[in-house]
Amino acid sequence: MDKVIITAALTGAEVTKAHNPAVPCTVREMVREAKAASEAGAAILHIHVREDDGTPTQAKSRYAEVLEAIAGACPDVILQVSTGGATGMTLDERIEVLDLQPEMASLDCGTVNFGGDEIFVNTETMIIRMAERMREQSVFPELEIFDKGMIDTVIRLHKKDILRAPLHFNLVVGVTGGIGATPRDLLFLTESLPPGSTFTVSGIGRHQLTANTQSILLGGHVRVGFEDNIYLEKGVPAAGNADFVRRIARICESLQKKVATPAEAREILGMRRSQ
Ligand code: KMH
Ligand code: ZN
Repeated sequence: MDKVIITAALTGAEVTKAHNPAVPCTVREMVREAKAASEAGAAILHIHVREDDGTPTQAKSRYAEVLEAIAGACPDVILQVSTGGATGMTLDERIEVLDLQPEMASLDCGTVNFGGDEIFVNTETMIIRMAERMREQSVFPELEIFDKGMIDTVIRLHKKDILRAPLHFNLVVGVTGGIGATPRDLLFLTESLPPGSTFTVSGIGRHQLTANTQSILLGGHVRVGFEDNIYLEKGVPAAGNADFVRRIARICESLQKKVATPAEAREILGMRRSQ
């Protein structure tokens, strides 16, 4: 099926309202952004949660509130929670959200310098614990890749039956400290993926649009949204996540690709559990 899955990463843990006042923090703002993004064509919503004042949190109680409110407003969309949280959070803190048995969750596959002097820590033991907890809770993992060695880690853990097929990757390119976002970088990543896997691409900042477009040309999927980028173009802040979704949906259309519905996305990724 030649369709493109659009993921909208609504808020992340790093950008603030000072960067762009439309970045959602409250439950009501998250629902507003979720509804607009899914109506514009996003099949998956990548969800971080914040306190009302914008502080990132991984509290299960806050996730429960946000997930329930979004599911009420957009019943079909695939909800993918973050187990990455923000740098400096403990693993226990990051994974308590899995108790809620979300349909999908991010699983970060290695340690990386993150945006300069922050370190985003994901040791092998941590990766194994996240993978095992997701399996126990029937949560479909999206494997987050910030550099090529992380794909090799996935392949190693797949051989040990810790990570099981279907393997779905998110290639995050353009993080300061991770792999770049040139066509050569992306080809290096995509050609290193195990056969039969699926992938989406997240480009950070000004790389969002170009990396997404390269992914479509390479047969992959795309992630857009405030977590990765707050500008539609240089000096022009987006009014909401849906602006990014609409723009990449138009590019899909120009390239004669259809945008996947949530049901089609589940089929493309081989997700067994339907909610
Ligand atoms: N906020 C980053 C440190 C994920 O969601 O799994 C990690 C992150 C990845 O956003
Ligand atoms: Zn995230």
